[in-house]
This record gives sequence, structure tokens and C-alpha cells, in this order.
Amino acid sequence: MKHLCYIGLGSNLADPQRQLQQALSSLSTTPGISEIQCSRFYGSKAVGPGQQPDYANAVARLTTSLSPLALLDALQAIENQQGRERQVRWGARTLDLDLLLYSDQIINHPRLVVPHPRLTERPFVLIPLQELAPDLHLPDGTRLSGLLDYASADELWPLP
Ligand code: ROI
Repeated sequence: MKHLCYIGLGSNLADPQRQLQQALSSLSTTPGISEIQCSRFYGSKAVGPGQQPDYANAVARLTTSLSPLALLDALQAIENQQGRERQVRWGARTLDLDLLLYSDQIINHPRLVVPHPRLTERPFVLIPLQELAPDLHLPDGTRLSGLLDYASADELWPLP
């Protein structure tokens, strides 16, 4: 059984655009993952407490035969390969890979909540997601384009 998934990519350390490229390359060679497409890369102001560098953000769509937790393991392995250190919640990071949507499943597991709980409030997720899937609905029926009416694009810009 194949599932259509969306992954949020973010980095604000150690050449963020290169981190996203490397992550896409690693995803493309992960067994059980195919048909990867990525939005443009966007620059964005850090959301969250304190001062930290601007982010590079993107959203990728892929097809997978992996279960949600196996996909999560694969994403965390790629984060770790790229030197992710889990120290401060909401701190700067070399690479963040968030499982945003797993077909139309609603998942509440101690390790994984899907749809991603903060998806609907983050322009740096909503805008690249909209670019890939303008007609997307969330599993509860919410239209993505309706959420975008509230997303301010001020803090987000396409990277060259
Ligand atoms: N802010 C932006 N702009 N982009 C992110 O990917 C991002 N990721 C995070 C926090 C620290 C919440 N802020 C972010 O985890």
C-alpha cells in the first residue's frame, strides 16, 4: 500500500539551503520512498522565542510504502546524519524534518501526531504546501486555501 505524504523541511544553521538539498537527496535514496517533489525554497524569519538566524523552509511531497512510524524513523535518521542536536526546544537547528500529512490519516501516537499540530498556523509550512497542492484538504475537511487567508506572507520570501 502506497501513501502520499507531505514533509516540512527547515534549517537555520550550517548553510541552510545546502541542508535542505542534502535532505532531499537522502530522502530520494531511502528505500520505500519515491516520487519526491519539492516546493521552492523560502527564507523565513524564525518563529518562536529568542533570537536566532533566519530559516530556509520548503515542503516535499512523496509516495511511501513505509508505515508512519517507519517514515518518522527515516526522517529522524536523516536529521541525525546532518548533525541535528536535540537540546533546546524551539532552538536553532541544522535540519528539521516534520511529517505534516500521511495520506488522510489522523494519528495520535506518543511519538507522532499527524496532521502536524502546528501546520495550520505556520506560513512557512502553509505557503510551500499550497504551492505543491493548491486544492489540498486536511483529513478533517478543512481547505488549505481557507487557512492561507490568515497566513501573513510578510515573514517569508522565495530564495534565489
Ligand atoms: N521558524 C521558521 N521560520 N522556520 C522553521 O522551520 C522553524 N522551526 C521551528 C521553530 C523554532 C518553531 N521556528 C521556526 O522548529
